[in-house]
Amino acid sequence: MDAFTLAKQRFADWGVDVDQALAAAQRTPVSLHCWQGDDVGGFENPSGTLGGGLQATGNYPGKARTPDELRSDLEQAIRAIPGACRLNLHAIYAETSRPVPRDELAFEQFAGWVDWCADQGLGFDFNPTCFSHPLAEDGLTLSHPDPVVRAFWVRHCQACRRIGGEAGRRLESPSVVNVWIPDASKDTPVDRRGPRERLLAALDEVFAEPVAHTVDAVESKLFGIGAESYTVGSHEFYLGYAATRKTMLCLDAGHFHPTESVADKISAVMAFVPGILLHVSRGVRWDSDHVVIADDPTRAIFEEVVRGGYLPRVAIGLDYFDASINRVAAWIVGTRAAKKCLLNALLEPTARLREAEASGDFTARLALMEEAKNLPFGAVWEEFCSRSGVAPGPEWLDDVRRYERDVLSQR
Ligand code: RNT
Ligand code: ZN
Repeated sequence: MDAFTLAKQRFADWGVDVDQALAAAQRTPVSLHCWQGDDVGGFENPSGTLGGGLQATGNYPGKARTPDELRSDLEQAIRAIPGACRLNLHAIYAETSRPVPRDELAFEQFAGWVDWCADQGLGFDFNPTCFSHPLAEDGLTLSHPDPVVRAFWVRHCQACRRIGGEAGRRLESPSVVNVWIPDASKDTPVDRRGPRERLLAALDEVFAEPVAHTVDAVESKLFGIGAESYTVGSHEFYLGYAATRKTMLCLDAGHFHPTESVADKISAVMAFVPGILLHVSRGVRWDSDHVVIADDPTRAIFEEVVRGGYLPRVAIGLDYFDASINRVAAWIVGTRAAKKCLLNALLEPTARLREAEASGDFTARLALMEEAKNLPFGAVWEEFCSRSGVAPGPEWLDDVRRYERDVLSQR
């Protein structure tokens, strides 16, 4: 008997239907963040510096400089990723023949990306870019005290929702449009109330127009570099916003105090918001956006999503950027890790664990949870990969090395 057949039997002994888990893993998309490919640079201003308290560290050679290069790199990554994917694009990745101000961006500048998505069988998700811009230099956008600056960012976000809607219509799959703004203060502010009231009013303007084929999301944050003392769009702010305005809430794994559990938040916020967008990320000591790995916090997030039956209300996106290693490999490692955590959660013998818990047998609960860790996950993962026509093991690295030699090193 081959390893997969044996594994299937072992899981069945624990009451787990492997084929069902594989089917769910196959159809659940992970949205690939374009910004891993070029250190959140974008094509608007190739020499511009990254703003908004974000920081990409490292100078590994070969980063994408044009939309075509970025798409080619993404294609290389997707070849090594099993199951469904989407593209998660930021507005600064517009394709323009002349400079287009961000508040005038329209679908036209993203048609190339959306055609490519149609070609590759990817859905499209989108993000207004409220950083790396002269009007965001003081770190304030939608909460800016100057109504002219605020209105510019409102128009930008409105434009992005329409772009997302048109993409969603064409691809017959709604686009998640996620609003994150950097608005914050380095040192202790006197007025914490004013910016939050302005942000609330600005967001209501952004979301006033109903746009079909989009799903709106808002993303909170704890702090950023040079923005340590106060963040306008804090967790409480956006939790309240998403709950009252019925938008999705984006939970970025790096946007909380390191001892907080993002997994634990899921069932709490799901009681009040229509859905969540996950920004799967890995903070090392701070919101450092390291490449995602299949670590305990990431596994716990996916366990909670699956155990709670929340998959239909969850959009899975990645948010990390590492410029110190091969960027295509970074995409592959992080996305495969997220998918491993997803598949692992789908293979959990939850019914058996619940039974122990419900009967008050906490000894059995603990014992079974630990024993379940030895189930032959690897054989099912390999099956998932081969059914998707993807390398089950590290062979993909040889392809990436070849691509590095032939393409990346020529840049
Ligand atoms: C920033 C947020 C945000 C960005 C991307 C580029 O802290 O996490 O999601 O990382 O939009
Ligand atoms: Zn994020």
